[in-house]
Amino acid sequence: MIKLNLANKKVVVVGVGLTGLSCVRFLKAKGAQVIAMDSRSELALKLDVPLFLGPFDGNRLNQVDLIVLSPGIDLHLPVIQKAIESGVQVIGDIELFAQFNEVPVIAITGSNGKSTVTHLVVEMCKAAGKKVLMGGNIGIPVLDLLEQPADIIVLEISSFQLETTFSLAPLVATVLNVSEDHLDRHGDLEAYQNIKLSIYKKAQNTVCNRDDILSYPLNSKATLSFGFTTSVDGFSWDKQHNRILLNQVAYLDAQSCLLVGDHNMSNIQAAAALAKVAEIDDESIKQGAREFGGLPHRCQTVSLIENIRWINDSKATNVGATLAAIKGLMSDVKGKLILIAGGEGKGADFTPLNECIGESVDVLITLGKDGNQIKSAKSVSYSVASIEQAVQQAAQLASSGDTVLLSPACASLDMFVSYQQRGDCFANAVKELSK
Ligand code: UMA
Ligand code: ADP
Repeated sequence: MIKLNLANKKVVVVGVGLTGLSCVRFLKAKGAQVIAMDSRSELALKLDVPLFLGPFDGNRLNQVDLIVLSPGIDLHLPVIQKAIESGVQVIGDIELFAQFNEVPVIAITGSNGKSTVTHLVVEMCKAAGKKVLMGGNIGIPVLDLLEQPADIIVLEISSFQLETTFSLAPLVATVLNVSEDHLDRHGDLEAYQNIKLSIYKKAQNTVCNRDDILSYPLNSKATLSFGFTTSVDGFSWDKQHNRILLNQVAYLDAQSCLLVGDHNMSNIQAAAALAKVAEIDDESIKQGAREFGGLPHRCQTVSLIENIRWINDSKATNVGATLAAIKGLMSDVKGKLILIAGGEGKGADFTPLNECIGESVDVLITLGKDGNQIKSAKSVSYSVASIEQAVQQAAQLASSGDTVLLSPACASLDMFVSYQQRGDCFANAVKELSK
């Protein structure tokens, strides 16, 4: 592949968050003439390149050789589309990375489970003694990985990032699953699905979920597959013995792993398949799978007071994640299940939650901008104005043996800075109960 020649090229970096700042550093080091833009006019940031704040200036955008767009900025903005029409190339940081990276890449996307699978694969590679780096949507800009020595790089890639990526040729790629998310940005499920599937285009190998047709590559066979459905080859699930199979032979006992819940058994299968295709040995794969205890804010038990289990699943920012949490946890719920949900719905259709909430949830507490859209799933529900009120309401209704689950099915940005802040507020409010 011919690498982009950046020396003396006029490049504008749009958005100066984590990604934008890493792009400025990288482009400067490559000798480009860099300017940056950010629509936050109040931004107090000192950069060693010219920074233009406020509404994006179309004239400036049309006059450069290259636009490097941050993932949070919509490619379909009229000023960006006009620049494309006038011949300016628009790419993202993953594309820049792809042009310069020479280390084998394991690329992971999907609506849910990306961070968990990314960490699992990293643990498996580490157990095999590999020098492994992790980056992407997980919060580590990919360009910061380029200068570091590595045997393998594991990338979590979002749909926003895939939209501006064209050359990435991973050793192995996966789309873990596809369910509605970010439709406010991508328009409809088909458009979102097609962006996700683009990760397979140049991949040397693919790992695919047999249970999710939307996540399967069009017109090609998986190198290795996973799923709960029976299969003669690939990873599958032995329900009777609660264990993962490979090519129909026992591979890993679920009881030996710290992760719990059906969705995590799918995540372990996916990670094992990715690692196997990357030629990580089986013992290291199993060790990584057994020892990884999960990430904060994903079905994490934050308290067990008076035999009431409080679970923080704040990272459930779409309907699919909340469905997985309810279904995955049901077998462990002994008493009532009290669900706290709602927030910024991102244009999602909440009706797929109705049946599951109707059947499995005993008490529903809603909050946030789109909480009212979830309310109809239960004839009796409680609307509250804050996460603290939600916790107090749940505490009044809960008794020994019950489970209280924060799994919002929505983004947090209508009320919080991030899903982490929402989860921390929940955990703090729960802690206050015992004071
Ligand atoms: N900005 C504008 N105009 C806009 C929108 C944003 O100027 O219309 C500016 C903001 O003022 C800010 C900058 O752009 O200065 C922020 O850029 P960004 O939103 O692209 O965020 P980064 O800090 O660069 O973080 C991004 C990802 N964020 C998004 O995709 C929204 C991070 O994923 C990722 O970890 C990081 O790059 C490193 O790769 C976060 C995320 O929420 C965790 N991802 C979504 C998700 O997981 O659902 C896709
Ligand atoms: P992502 O990085 O794709 O957002 P995470 O691993 O951070 O994925 O998990 C996000 C949310 O999705 C959590 O609420 C988690 O419980 C749920 N989840 C994790 N894995 C899966 C899966 N395979 N299918 C559905 N939901 C999942």
